[in-house]
Amino acid sequence: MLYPIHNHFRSIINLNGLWQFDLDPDNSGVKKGWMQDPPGERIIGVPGSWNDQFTDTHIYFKTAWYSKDLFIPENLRQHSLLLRIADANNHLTAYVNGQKIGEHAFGFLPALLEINSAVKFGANNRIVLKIDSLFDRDTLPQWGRGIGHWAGTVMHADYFPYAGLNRDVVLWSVPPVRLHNLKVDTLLSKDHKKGILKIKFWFKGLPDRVSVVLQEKNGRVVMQGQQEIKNNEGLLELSIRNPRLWSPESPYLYKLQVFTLKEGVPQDEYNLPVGLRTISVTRDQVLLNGRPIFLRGFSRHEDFPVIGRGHVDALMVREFSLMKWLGANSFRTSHYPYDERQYQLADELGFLVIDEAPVVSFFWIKSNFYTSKKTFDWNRVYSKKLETLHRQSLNEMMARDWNHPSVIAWSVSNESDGTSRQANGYFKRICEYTRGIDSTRMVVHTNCGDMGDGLHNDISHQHCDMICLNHYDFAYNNEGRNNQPVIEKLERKLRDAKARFRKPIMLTEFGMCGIPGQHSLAPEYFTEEGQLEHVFLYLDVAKKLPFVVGTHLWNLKDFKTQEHSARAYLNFKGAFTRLMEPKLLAHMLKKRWEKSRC
Ligand code: BDP
Repeated sequence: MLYPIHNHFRSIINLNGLWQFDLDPDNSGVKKGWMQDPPGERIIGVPGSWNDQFTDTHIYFKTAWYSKDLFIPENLRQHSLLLRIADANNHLTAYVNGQKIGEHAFGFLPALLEINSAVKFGANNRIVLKIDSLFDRDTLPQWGRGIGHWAGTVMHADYFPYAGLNRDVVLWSVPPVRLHNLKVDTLLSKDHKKGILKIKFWFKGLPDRVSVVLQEKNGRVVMQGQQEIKNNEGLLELSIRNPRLWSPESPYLYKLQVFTLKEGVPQDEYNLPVGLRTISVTRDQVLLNGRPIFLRGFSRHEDFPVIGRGHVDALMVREFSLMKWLGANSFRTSHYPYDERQYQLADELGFLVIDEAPVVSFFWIKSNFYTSKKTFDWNRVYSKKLETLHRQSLNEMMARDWNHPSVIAWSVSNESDGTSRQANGYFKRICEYTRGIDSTRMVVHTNCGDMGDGLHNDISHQHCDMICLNHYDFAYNNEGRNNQPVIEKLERKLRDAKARFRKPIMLTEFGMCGIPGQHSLAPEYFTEEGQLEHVFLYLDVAKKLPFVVGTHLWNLKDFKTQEHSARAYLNFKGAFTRLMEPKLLAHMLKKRWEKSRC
């Protein structure tokens, strides 16, 4: 899906700001005609989760209504008007002037709804968005059993299910004959002297020609091409002599201009930064532009006080600055696709990204829904409905993010149980589906190497290009302060996984809580010293093993999670506090990474 841009043919009306807001705890708004006109009892800021903007909505996970009036001028009548809601968490139903214009089933990915049929031009229009923040067995993420104040209400994952409009809402006016999406794949000749751009186009409104221009940063035209279009689709291949490649050390971006034409007349223009790079995998390594890379960085969350999961550019820039300061070169968008500007900045600054679908902890459902293992039915866990949604989320994530050179892998899920025959079949289909849409990146599923009942027996890893392990044995099951057995066990696990799957391995999560300001002479649980020692033990093991191609610490920052007896309000596994102040771990990590890759 194209990111909104503004030019001769396209214009953006920004709908962020203050909206009217109503809670609807018994979901009776539709009966009361709120699609037309909700009462608007509160005012809320967008983007930003609703949970902490008020004093009574912190754990409100039911239905809420957003409404706003918008004047749409007469001169937009000839355009297609797209309401683009970058993240409505969790289930969106949208109305314009009382008319339903569409739905979107899960958060973290944009809803794009053409609203022309409901619009009054040259007049005020009422935009009403109903958001249901309810989880069940067939939603993404799935329902889980909350504890404490939450009992029975939420999804089961270790993060706070921030609800509402967390990202931009815009009305994008676009020409009726236009580019709908494009996929730019980049290839390199063996000697790197020739770069190839394979561009697939999708259009709306039956144009007859597409023309493209590739420019360097300074505006110099590198190459141009044209192609006839039939049935709203096109394919174009272009080659560049002596291309400048994209890499973390030198994240060079070309500028691609795409012109859509009909009968010789330009109808639309779209611009896109393009980075030329390749990703491939051998038995032991991940190669970027044919050279081995080591992924050093963090699995993260979008999380900040008050705004919850709301996107703010300045906060994002600060997080990237912290990662640069430490010497990180990569991150994972655990456990959902992030705001689109995160990937734009990663392209610009040279970060490598593992992009994760909003699918987390399918295996937890096992302990939630069934008390007895005997009555446990895997077919109910991996239901058809869930699989359809899962595929839809992958499809939407890839169609949104596939033009970012920073994205080097698709993570289809985090910590789902892949030990059963059914799960194995499920993940085989899911990985094949993902590769069918994009074969130019790795497909992975990050899994838990040492929790639950035997996830180290995960057979579904065989369908992935790299083995991604989250590992917490020591953090949760301490065997006293004797580190030796822990180190040996971790090393054994990694060697076993290597022998079994014969693929490169990455530690995608490991860490221990360190409450900021809590110190001890001995490295105890929950102290900054304890956290530091624990993380460094893992890094030492990873460093020893040549087939470990990356380490992502859990987490860059402390973050809010659900109420739980194992969490002292926040998950304190961050190298930085929730407000982005460095802990002991951050300082020592910086020193370590200055000298060593791991
Ligand atoms: C992993 C999960 C992550 C948790 C982490 C932890 O992937 O979401 O926050 O454990 O326990 O299993 O801190």
